[in-house]
Amino acid sequence: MKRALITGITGQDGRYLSEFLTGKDYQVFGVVRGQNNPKAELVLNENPSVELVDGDLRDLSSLIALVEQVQPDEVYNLGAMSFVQLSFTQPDLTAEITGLGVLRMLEAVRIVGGTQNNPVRFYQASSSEMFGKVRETPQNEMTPFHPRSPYGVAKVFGHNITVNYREAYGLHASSGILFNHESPRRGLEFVTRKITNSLARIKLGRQNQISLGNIDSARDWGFAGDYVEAMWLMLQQDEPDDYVVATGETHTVREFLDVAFRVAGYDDWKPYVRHDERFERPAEVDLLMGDASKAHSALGWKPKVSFEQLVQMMYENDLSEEQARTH
Ligand code: NAP
Ligand code: F7E
Repeated sequence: MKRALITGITGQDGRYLSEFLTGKDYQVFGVVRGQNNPKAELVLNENPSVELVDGDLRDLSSLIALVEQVQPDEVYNLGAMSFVQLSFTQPDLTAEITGLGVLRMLEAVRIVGGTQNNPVRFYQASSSEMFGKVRETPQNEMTPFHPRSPYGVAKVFGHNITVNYREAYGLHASSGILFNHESPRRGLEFVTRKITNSLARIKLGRQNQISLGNIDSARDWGFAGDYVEAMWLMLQQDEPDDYVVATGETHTVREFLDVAFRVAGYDDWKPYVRHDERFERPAEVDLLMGDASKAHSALGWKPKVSFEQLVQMMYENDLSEEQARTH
């Protein structure tokens, strides 16, 4: 039985990845930080076979101890302060966790290392936010980085240090440059889930309006459940490498509103949406669209869920969760 260690198991991707790996017969170990983390129970309810272990990306000794204890075949480093807007008001913490946290996890892997015949394989959760003020469209593995937020800057550090550990120490370390991926498990702070959750509440008469910032920005939105397969495929390759993972389609927040409100049975979203500058960012990423042809050809990976299916899945899930709250 292969052993996988996942940081960020309580997040959206960690929850999908743990289920995916359990389905592939892995023993999954999930890193949980802090005392009495309320999300730990959620993870165990969804996947009782996961073993939760304590650790924090700000604490190198905890990570070394974890790798020693778990003896993983594969480490998936998904832990991060991942909310771009918050990174502008907490840049130091973002750099500490999202940036330096990668270095600490790599150090733990390098120091403990696994056996010579069976070295630990490492996955880093890199991000399309690294492209920021994009130099070309669509973006691929060769597109230069120009991050637009402390989060994006920290991810560039995490990405580059992963490449450096691969080149300097021969680690089997791969980076997935993932474009936005969403699901019913997406945090409520992100725009897609904020919209589908608020819309479900509007539909049930529990809320009147949604307050949003810049609705002209465009993102390449895929389904998180599809994207975790790409992470795993990267670690099954003989050689480590970097891959863009994306759908190749881009849609504005306006288009997301169009589809979501149509699915919910409304002709027009404008009466329900108000602009609130508090949700604007000091520097914005205007347009992202990924070229995942390398992942298609080298990994045989393709997304399965379309944009419309994704929006519908999220809205319908939020509607039933909201309805369940009345009972
Ligand atoms: P998420 O839902 O925000 O989850 C983040 C996870 O990181 C949570 O489990 C959180 O744990 C954990 N974490 C935060 N601080 C930590 C620390 N100091 N030590 C250990 N763990 C810590 O993010 P996600 O959407 O699943 O994304 C997973 C990864 O992919 C992140 O690195 C994100 O930056 C990256 N990424 C995401 C996307 C996307 O569209 N979703 C795209 C590209 C890259 P707590 O429960 O304790 O807070
Ligand atoms: O914003 C605009 C906002 O916060 C998307 C993270 O997973 O993907 C995610 O980062 C767009 C931006 O995601 C609101 O200005 C308008 O243009 O949902 P988001 P993000 O910033 O793209 C990348 C790939 C990651 O790596 C990150 O970890 O929507 N927007 N109005 C708004 N955004 C939010 N959150 N809230 C609003 O009210």
